[in-house]
Amino acid sequence: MADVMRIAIGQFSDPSEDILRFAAQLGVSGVVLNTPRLPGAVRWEAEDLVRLRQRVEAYGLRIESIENVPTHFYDRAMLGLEGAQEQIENYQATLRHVGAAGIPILGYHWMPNGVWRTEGAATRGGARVTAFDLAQADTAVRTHGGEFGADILWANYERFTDAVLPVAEASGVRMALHPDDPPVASLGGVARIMRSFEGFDRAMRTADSPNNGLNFCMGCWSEMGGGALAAMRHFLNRRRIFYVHFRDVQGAAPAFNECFLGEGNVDAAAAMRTLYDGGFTGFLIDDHVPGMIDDTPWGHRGRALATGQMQGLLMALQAEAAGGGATPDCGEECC
Ligand SMILES: [Mn+2]
Repeated sequence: MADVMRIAIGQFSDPSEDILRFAAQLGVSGVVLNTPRLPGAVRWEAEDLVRLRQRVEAYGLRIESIENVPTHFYDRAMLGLEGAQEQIENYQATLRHVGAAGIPILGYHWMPNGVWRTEGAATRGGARVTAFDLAQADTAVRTHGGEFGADILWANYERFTDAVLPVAEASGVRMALHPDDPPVASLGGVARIMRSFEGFDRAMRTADSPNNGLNFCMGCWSEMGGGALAAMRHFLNRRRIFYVHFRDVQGAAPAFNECFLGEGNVDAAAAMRTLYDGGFTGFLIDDHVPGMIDDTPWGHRGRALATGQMQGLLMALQAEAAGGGATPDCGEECC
């Protein structure tokens, strides 16, 4: 099960009965938990992670990945502030515990000040989506009290990955790096280094381990403006894509808005084919989704649509591979 291309669902921190049953009804392979609220102010313990895995498995699902420890577990390591070494040691412990709990992937990012959005927008039929426009952003704010340039972020990335990747390897945990969102040079005084093909190429060469790869957020790659599928092919060929956030945007940095699959910059069918033909053995999840009529805050309706689109695209490719693409014979002479 773990080695075939598959569709999962994600983006929640509380594995409620409602969400886990919904996931089971959708027929997905498993779930991605987004910063689950576990005990522990500086690291996670194995027993809590085991309990989380067992809860998900009780619904016939698996934890495909946990995406991101709380940012305050490693923000000082990202910025190189006092306490960085202690955070790195705690991160190493969390990795050991994630591995011991049988959870295969820990997602991470290199954004000390997180995802930024400006005023929301509407897409098709008035569905609500998030948007970013650098012209609207508060560029004067200093989220960490000063300037942290790209050189600092890179040096700290190297220090961090040198310390944690050997532990990830020994613990059987793969670490999946998400792009900076939005992919602009700097926000709040903190440089954004994982915002381009060059950045990811450097990251994968700097931190060269089979346990370091990409959480390929197609939405973020779309925000970068062109080259999303070429980047997908590049890292797929190197077996560095561990999983995919399958979403899209209209426009590109410095100004874009999220949208439904099929109305954005990326040809969703071509993206699915790129992964399938490239021998991808990981999973795809929805990401942020447009808020539809009568939707819940989590977005059951929007997520059902995105998940169904992904499942449909994958089913078509599987059917094509199984049947050689032949048209079923109806017995009539006409065709
Ligand atoms: Mn994403």
